[in-house]
Amino acid sequence: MCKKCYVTTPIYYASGKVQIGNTYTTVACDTFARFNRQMGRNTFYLTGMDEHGQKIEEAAIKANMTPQAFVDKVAAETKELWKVMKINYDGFIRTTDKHHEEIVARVFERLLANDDIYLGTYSGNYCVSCETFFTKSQLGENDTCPDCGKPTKVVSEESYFLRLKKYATQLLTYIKEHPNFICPETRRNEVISFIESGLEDLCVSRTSFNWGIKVPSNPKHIIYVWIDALFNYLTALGYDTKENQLYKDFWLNNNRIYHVVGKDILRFHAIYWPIMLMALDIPIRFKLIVHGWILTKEGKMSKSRGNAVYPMDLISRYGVDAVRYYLVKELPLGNDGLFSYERFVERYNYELANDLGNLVSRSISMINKYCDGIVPSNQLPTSVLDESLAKFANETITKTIQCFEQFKLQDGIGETWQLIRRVNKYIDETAPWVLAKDQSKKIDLDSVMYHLAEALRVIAILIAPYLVDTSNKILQALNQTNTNMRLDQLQFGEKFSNEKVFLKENLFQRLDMEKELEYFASQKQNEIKEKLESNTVKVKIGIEDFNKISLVVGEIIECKKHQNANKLLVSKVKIGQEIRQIVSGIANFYHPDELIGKKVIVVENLAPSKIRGVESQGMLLCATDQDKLELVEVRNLPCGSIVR
Ligand code: ME8
Repeated sequence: MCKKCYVTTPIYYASGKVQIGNTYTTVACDTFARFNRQMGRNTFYLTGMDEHGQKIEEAAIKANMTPQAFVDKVAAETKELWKVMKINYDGFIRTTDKHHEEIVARVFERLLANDDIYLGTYSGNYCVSCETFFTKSQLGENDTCPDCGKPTKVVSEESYFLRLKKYATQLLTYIKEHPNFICPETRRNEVISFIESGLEDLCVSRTSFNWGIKVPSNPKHIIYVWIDALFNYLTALGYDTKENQLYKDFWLNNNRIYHVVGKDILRFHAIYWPIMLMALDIPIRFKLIVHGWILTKEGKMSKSRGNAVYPMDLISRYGVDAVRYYLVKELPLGNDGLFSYERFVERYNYELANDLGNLVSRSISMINKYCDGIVPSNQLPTSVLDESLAKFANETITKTIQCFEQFKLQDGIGETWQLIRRVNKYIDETAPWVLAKDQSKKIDLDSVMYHLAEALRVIAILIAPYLVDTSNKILQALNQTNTNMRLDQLQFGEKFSNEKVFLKENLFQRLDMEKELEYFASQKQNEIKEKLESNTVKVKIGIEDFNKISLVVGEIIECKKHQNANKLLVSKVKIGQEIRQIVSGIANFYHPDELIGKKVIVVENLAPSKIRGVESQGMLLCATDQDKLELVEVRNLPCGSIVR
């Protein structure tokens, strides 16, 4: 069997913009695919879009577009993002691709003919105004709709079902006999106990919307979006068509198939997918790698919570490599990770600018200074320090490969960083600037310069799967553009050409934390402002909504600048007998002293929140026009008066 590898991401819902959380899977898989190519494996990396279903139909209606036009737009934007992010995929499947739709419809009929799918009746609580079924656990008090609060009624609907119960024992045996099928082990155990608690047959068709693949023999039924979506892993390879060479190569004759998924979609991949494969007599050849979530301080990132971070906002300021690096470095296999701007800037400064960037610029400038830019020979006599560095580098290659093979990307990067730090230490230990003062030490100095250049070459090849541009820049600086990038053949000790080394610019400029945080705070403000402006135009609210806001007159009795943010003021505001602390973004318009004694309007029942580390217990109302701002003031009424 020739060395091969098939890596897949989940296909993303084409319901909107891809945020940094979904980006993680794509970057991690791209890193893994690049690593496998470096190991000499013929690698097929698949990603794509999940474009059917009610959710997408609704998003299209909201955008005033047809579903097809809508998903075309989202798919084009997503492809553009992947191009910018240097995602080197081999296949981009869309569930609206004709060949995918045809295969899924055929497979559904086959499962039906074999009685693995049957027609039955789905019974559940239905909300007429929302046109949705809800499970018992989703319902509100007295079986009301969790979305609109209206009463639901028990409705029965004709539906197709996939026989899960029939395959439960076979699946359990498979999981137990293949301890590496689901990784990490905690997720494997979760799946085992879920199956052991009893599987119910799965409802696999819907009749309440239109946007999806129709069941050919009964076209009022639309195939459930998950059945449709899971088959992408095979339809992309030409399964069940005449052009099925990829299927033969990358599924049937390949023992490195990796489905990488987030923990929220574990059951679909660990239960429904293998059961469908069993029912169709397709060998289960894949390994499931389950990762955690990228969280923000407020919890899981989501558009509706307003805490979503979009990759382009970071890329346009810091470049692709910094974002790729943050993502793959952040999630340990199986656990959650955190996204915060502080952490992003910290990591950028310490790991990219200090450790790596500095090492490269120091080394290149010393080779220029002490060796006229030419890397010395690899045949010079070596010192104990030189030898220990070479040994460390070779060990790092082995350890990094071992981690990456198991998808422990974070650990693999950690190993490589040990080498980067070791080389920085080597410079301090060998002190080339001291050797340079003594002509009799010229050979020692040359040997140090060779070892530095060679260590940089090794590092550049080790980081190539994730720091794609940076790796190229380092190799270019060393004039190693035609280098062999194979990781399985990488060893310390290569000979260099006689061309001069040259670094155009520093790889990463150190960032000023304060400035960066202020930049993001102002971006956030603009976003909120834009959202408010668009809401003001579009959304009409009833008086009952307006009455929810409690507005009162308050008097500012103290005011000072926020210690961590130039644009913010922290005021003490008296409302009746109570004194509140309120943080406002008005420092560009008012000096703290001129606010004392002003009677202003306070949103009194706003939930308290921390703004750059300081608690704010309300909000001061302001009027704004382009770049002007004024606090809304009251002259004659006492503080505590109600505003309505
Ligand atoms: O689930 N952190 O699509 P999707 C880490 N269409 N990963 C995250 C994340 C976060 N904050 N948010 C989302 C679907 N993801 C289906 C897949 S496959 C046959 C069908 C991950 O766009 C999530 O866990 O909602 C999932 O693996 C992927 O992004 C796609 O999510």
